[in-house]
Amino acid sequence: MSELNATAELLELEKRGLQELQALTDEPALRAWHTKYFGDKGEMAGALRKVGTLPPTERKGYGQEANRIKQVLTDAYDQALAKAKENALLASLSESPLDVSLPGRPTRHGRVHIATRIMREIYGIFSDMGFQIHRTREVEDDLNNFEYLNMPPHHPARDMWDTFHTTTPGVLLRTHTSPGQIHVMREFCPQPIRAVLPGMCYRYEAITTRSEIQFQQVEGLVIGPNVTMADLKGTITAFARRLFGQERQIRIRSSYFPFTEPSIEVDIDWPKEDPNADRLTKGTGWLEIMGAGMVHPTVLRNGGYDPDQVSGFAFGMGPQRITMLKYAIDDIREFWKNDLRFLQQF
Ligand code: FA5
Repeated sequence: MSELNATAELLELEKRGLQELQALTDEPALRAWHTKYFGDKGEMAGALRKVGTLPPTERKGYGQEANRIKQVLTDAYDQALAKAKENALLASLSESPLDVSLPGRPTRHGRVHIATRIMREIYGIFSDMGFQIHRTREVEDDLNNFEYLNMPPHHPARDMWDTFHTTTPGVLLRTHTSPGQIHVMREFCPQPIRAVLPGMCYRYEAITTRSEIQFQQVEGLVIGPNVTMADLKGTITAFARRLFGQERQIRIRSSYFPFTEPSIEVDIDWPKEDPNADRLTKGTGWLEIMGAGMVHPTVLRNGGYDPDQVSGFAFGMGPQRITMLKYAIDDIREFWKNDLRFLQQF
């Protein structure tokens, strides 16, 4: 083939390419055009392959012309594509005009779960009193959950805590946060301790409006020289008044826990103005909020302390029950149901 013919073909290609491009207005058609001319097997590639058929002296001139045309077509394509995109945007804007006077779509705000909120409130109160927060494990062994707490195997008091056992002998889900007392004592002995130990507990119990198989507890532990029952009373009173109101009274009843001696249960008076007061307090005007007592000498010893040198008090409360009192919630099962209608009230 002579260069003359070949160059004429090239010019013809340029003319055709530009003409076709002019007729196209939308992006998919433009992209198809690009494949036709610039694809691996496209027209440009075909034209460039012809270089090989030309006499060597003519190849340079042909190649330069081919490159010029390639550039012309590429520029024209880029412009046409940009124009097509702009037109598409303008068309979509005019099709569904933006009405700036319409009210915005409300965004939903997440909120902290009521169980977490009450825990934070409790931490805040005890932090102000100089307590540290200490987490302990949920999967426990029999030694810490029972034995070191003064409940040897077959001790009848174990029946107070219906237990989920694992398939590994001696390994269980903690039934209360009290085993945390042993962990903290062993970690910090012989230093004095003022700590709250929050966390999830598990009991193999019938689920009722007041009892779940999974619930939180907050344990308190204070150990040092001359810690007395008066300190326990003062701490609990200050706590109850911060949480429920300064005018509140507490009442202490004697009780039994193997790991405290003496053991007590703490009630809070319930405002008579509350229409639910009679039902909640079963007519007594008082509601139980926690178990507590002076740490038993055996437990102090198991923790590494000398009961002749130090004494301590401990308490354990159920934040779910406390929240139920504070917000008049009548069914504990609401806490873990994840029903937004319940959760969004707080
Ligand atoms: C105990 O678990 C003792 N470890 C508390 C304690 C600690 C006493 C330190 C002395 C010294 P009790 O079983 O009463 O005690 O549980 C304490 C609190 O946990 C209860 O007052 C209640 O608020 C909460 N609780 C117990 N069982 C459940 C349950 N099934 N569902 C929800 N809350 C519960």
